Amino acid sequence: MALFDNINLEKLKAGLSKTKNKLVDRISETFTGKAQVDEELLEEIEEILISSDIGMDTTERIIENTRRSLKEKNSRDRDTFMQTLEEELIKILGKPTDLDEEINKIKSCKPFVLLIIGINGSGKTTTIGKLSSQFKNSGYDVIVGSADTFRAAANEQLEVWANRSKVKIIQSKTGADPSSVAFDTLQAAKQDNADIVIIDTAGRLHTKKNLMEELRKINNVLSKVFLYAPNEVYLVVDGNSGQNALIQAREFSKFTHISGLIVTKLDGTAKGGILFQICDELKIPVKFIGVGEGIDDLQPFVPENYVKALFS
Ligand SMILES: Nc1nc2c(ncn2[C@@H]2O[C@H](COP(=O)(O)OP(=O)(O)OP(=O)(O)O)[C@@H](O)[C@H]2O)c(=O)[nH]1
Ligand SMILES: [Mg+2]
Repeated sequence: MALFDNINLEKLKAGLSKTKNKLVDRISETFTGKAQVDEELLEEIEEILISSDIGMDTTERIIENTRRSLKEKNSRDRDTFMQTLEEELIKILGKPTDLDEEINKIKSCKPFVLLIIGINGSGKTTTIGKLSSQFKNSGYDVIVGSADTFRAAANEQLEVWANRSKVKIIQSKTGADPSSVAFDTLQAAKQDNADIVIIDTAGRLHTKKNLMEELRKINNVLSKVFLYAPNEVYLVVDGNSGQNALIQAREFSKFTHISGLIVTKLDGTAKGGILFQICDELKIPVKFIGVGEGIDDLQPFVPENYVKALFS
């Protein structure tokens, strides 16, 4: 099976239904009894975008670009407006995750090392389970390391996912130094000649300095074993956290380079608008999105699919 062959637009549509209600359906409704978009309507639509977690600055940009584009098209009718808004929303989200590029990166280093970080409960361990399964099913030899030595149940939780994905797991006792588990995992990968290593970490609040310093230490240990490691540092943020997701990204960036974001729990939230603000304001690409608790519920981030699911 090729990597992320399971991309499923229907699943994305179902997952984003609450965001669609809050965002696109409400915009559609503003047209009731009107055939054209006028300034008053535009203002109303602007309000809807802001209240859908898109944020003030990003909303202004979207509205400005839409206004300009409508002028170029010399049309203000409902269908042209909706289509133009759709185009502008896709543009704001930027480039899609290029799977060929991801595969080339993975092939360039053996083992390819991913470090997964984020605040408590954001979905790190679940996402590692989903990623492991994808990699494993695509023929890669994967080892996961449980550097969450903070919570007693953390090992067991990652172990369940490792068993489901049929990948090897390296773990240590609760209370052990997370850096040493990271070290042991890389050593095991060296010995086994594994293709991919994924390191799970304890949830840490970006406001707790000592926990954030620990991340730096884990990073240093990884690069002691392989100079190039980690290849990727993914920050996992909960889609429900709204504006907080941006704050978390900025704070974590102070302690480690973040190469990509994974936004989870986009199913069941009406706050999916936050993606537009994240993509517009942060310089970090969104790589994957979580749309459920199941093993196949992780998708590469493709702006066009995301917006199409909202407008479907
Ligand atoms: N609906 C939904 N639930 C998710 C998704 N991703 C994770 N979850 C759920 O979120 C909860 C927390 O997930 P974990 O993977 O344990 O989060 P974590 O970041 O590892 O948590 P800590 O290790 O405690 O910091 C679990 O109940 C998951 O099933 C998603 O995309 N959609
Ligand atoms: Mg966890």
